[in-house]
Amino acid sequence: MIEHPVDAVVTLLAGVRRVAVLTGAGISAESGVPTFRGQDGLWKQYRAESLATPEAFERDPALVWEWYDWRRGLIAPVEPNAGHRVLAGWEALFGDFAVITQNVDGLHAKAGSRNLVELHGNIWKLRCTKEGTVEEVRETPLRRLPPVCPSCGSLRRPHIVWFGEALDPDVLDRAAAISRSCQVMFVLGTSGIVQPAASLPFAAARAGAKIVEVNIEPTPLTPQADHFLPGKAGDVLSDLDRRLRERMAA
Ligand code: BJW
Repeated sequence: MIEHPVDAVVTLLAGVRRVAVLTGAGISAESGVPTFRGQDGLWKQYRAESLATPEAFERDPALVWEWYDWRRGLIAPVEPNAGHRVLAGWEALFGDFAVITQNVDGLHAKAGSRNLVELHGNIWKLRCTKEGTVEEVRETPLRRLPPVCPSCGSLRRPHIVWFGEALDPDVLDRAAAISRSCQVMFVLGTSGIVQPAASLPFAAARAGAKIVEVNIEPTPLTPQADHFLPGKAGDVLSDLDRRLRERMAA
């Protein structure tokens, strides 16, 4: 009998304890957060170079802040979806489970994920451009644009990694270590083209992990993945979670 593709992944998961997940914008799409590169993606409407680079911020901080304020307004009422919730629940299911996300929307944390690495920062945090101090803000829209640091008066910027900027080395080291030590890595809802995040599944595979990709369409990673489960992340993860829990209870 031919095993259902989702059951093959259940079989794989039943024998492991170290599981990692790399997520991208696709996992939040079902919550209503726009992706970057899809048909209705943000980069189709806005030029990345005009808004998500340090040069853009230097040129016109108010414009960049307006854009982030608008995006925080979009995200503020949004709730985690079934995909985020399944992943939060898997922390209790596996001995060693971590989510590495490229998303800045904070939805994994809101769903309850605790062992979480936010590679590209968080849209709900601001950083002083001079002192580097990071502060959380829930206020949207901000009262003053662009915001300034209350302690030194310098501009504050979104605590987000823009194009051409290095990721926080501690954050990247943590993600790389998780990738090298996991037995299975899920890659969910990412186009897999933005570095260095896109190289993490390859590092995991080189260290012996099996790669399970979930996406509504194939990506550059798909030919290298051990399993490709086509579909929406929330639907696929819910199905997988149900079958996994049934298998564990049997
Ligand atoms: C679903 C779904 C559903 C939809 N279910 N699936 C040339 C060659 C190689 C590299 C470079 C190059 N030129 C520049 C670079 C480096 C650059 C890079 O990689 N660029 C590429 C675009 C080519 N990288 C950087 O600049 C990084 N820094 C760096 O390299 O530093 C080096 C350095 C070292 C030392 C000193 C100085 C520098 C930084 C990258 C930061 C990325 N930041 C962004 C923007 C953040 C700002 C913001 O949010 O406002 O992060 S870019 C944007 O892309 C965002 C995302 O996190 C990231 C990844 O996107 P993601 O998540 O994959 O989203 P999409 O939209 O692309 O894909 C969605 C996917 O979901 C699709 O596949 C859909 O099919 C799928 N999907 N619905 C399941 N329901």
